[in-house]
Amino acid sequence: MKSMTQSPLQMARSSYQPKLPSALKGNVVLKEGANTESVADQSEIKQLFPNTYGMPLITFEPGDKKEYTTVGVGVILSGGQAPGGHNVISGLYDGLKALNPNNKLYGFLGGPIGLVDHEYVELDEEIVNEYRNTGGFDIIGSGRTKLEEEWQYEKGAEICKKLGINAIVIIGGDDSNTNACVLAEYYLQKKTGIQVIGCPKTIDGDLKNELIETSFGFDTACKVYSELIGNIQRDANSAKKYWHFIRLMGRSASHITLECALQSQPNICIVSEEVEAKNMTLNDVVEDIVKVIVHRSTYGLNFGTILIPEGLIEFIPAMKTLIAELNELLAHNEDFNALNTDDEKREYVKGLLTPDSHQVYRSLPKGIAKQLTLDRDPHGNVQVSLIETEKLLIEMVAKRLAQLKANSIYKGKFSAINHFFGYEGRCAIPSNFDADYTYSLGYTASVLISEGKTGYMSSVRNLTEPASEWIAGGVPITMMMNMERRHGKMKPVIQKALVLLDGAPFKYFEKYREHWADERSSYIYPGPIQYYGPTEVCDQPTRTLLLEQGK
Ligand code: FBP
Repeated sequence: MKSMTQSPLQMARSSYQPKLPSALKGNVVLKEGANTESVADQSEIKQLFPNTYGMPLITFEPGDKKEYTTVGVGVILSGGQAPGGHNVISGLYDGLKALNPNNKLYGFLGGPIGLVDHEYVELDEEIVNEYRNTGGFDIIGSGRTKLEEEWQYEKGAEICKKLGINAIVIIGGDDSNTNACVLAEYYLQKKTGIQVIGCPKTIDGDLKNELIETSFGFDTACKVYSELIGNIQRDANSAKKYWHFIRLMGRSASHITLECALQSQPNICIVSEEVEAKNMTLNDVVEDIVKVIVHRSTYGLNFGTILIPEGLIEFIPAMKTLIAELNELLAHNEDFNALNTDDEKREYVKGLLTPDSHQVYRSLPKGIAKQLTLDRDPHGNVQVSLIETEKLLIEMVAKRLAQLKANSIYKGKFSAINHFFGYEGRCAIPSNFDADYTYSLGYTASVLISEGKTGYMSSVRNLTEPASEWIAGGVPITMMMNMERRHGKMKPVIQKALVLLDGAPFKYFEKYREHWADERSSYIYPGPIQYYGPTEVCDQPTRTLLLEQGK
């Protein structure tokens, strides 16, 4: 028998034709809206981006046929994988070829470093076809190198000149799109003739605003995690013996955790943004969990599910102060890097912290203390995916329950299992929503480029309506920026969108969470993503998006 190279689903997906907004199906005309301002720190941002600040919003509408000059485009996948990246590239490729069959597309390899090191591949029909509607970023690879030095921009310009590239598309999250904005400004200032367009990617869902309704990948990743959570809940409800502590990716923002809670209705869901707003300590978080465990135990229910956002630790005020101190202290610290053992590193750090942070640092289990001092990512962020908060919470909850048991307040049995869901969902086969959205984003980028635009992010909105009614266009990236402290210095960056406590998704959760926590449980078992079948099963966007848009 011949061995298979693809599953039947993979084969079926390769011929799926993603849906496009009506305006992109024929000839397009650009409509410019009002000039824009940055979300905050307007004078600083304007000064730093004199050429790209204040540009108007752009929307596409059906128009007359137009001849476009030939362009060469280079595309970069940046940062963590998100389902749909390959479709941004196929949409970009198809759009470029539809606008002018002589257009060329190059992929820079391994993320932004490919532009600097001149590692690239020309993307042709055969390569693109192989990756249509698939998950992953393996078509050209991804990386987290930060483009921030003039010599890197110059190396980029050099290869663009050599290959006849007029535009670069950077598919990335808030940090990578910040880089895209800086690069666009630099290339304009230097009159290189190279345009830069960004594309909103990240499973974390924290790159969004009124005009960028969601980042791609959030939909698929949340559906995969919710399926897994639902399966665990069914198991817990059947075996009735474990409390499952489930940490979910998402960096600082709790969007993924909240969306999974809305889809699966666990017994407990912690939202970091609420923890911060209520100025809660780690002990307060533990007490809240313990209360639910004790309550359910009185009904003989010694099991349940708890969702924990991976960024939780950064939102506990005392921990936040400690992390901020560690960030400053460890930025380019050769002395610290030269130390060999964990004990030496811990002692070194302790000696430099303020008394309050010293106290907090000392109280942490050794493993967590070590995880807090691991290398920052190239953008200066703590790598929260490496901090095992779920284990810390299990340890603290078990301790507290033991105390209550000693006082005969708790008579239940506590057995916990820890989970961390992140990598399981980042390269899943994109849902129909993500497949259509990403293809449209890529196609939109091709039009922005052909129209000579730079410093824009590709935007497709009205996403809770059928794809034919989606509105495509461009949003100036400077519009999303503000000044923040990074690596010990004030820098212009795209403002991260955290969970809004007065937003509809959180309000919905707040209304029902007590009911989900008590003895009745209201578990939902979402099941796997469906690609073929009725629209209400296969084409639904996230609950977050539906609630945000009043649906
Ligand atoms: P991006 O912000 O680059 O999209 O990455 C998202 C993410 O999956 C986070 O949720 C997670 O904290 C991080 O990447 C993990 O990084 P790595 O892939 O380097 O382990």
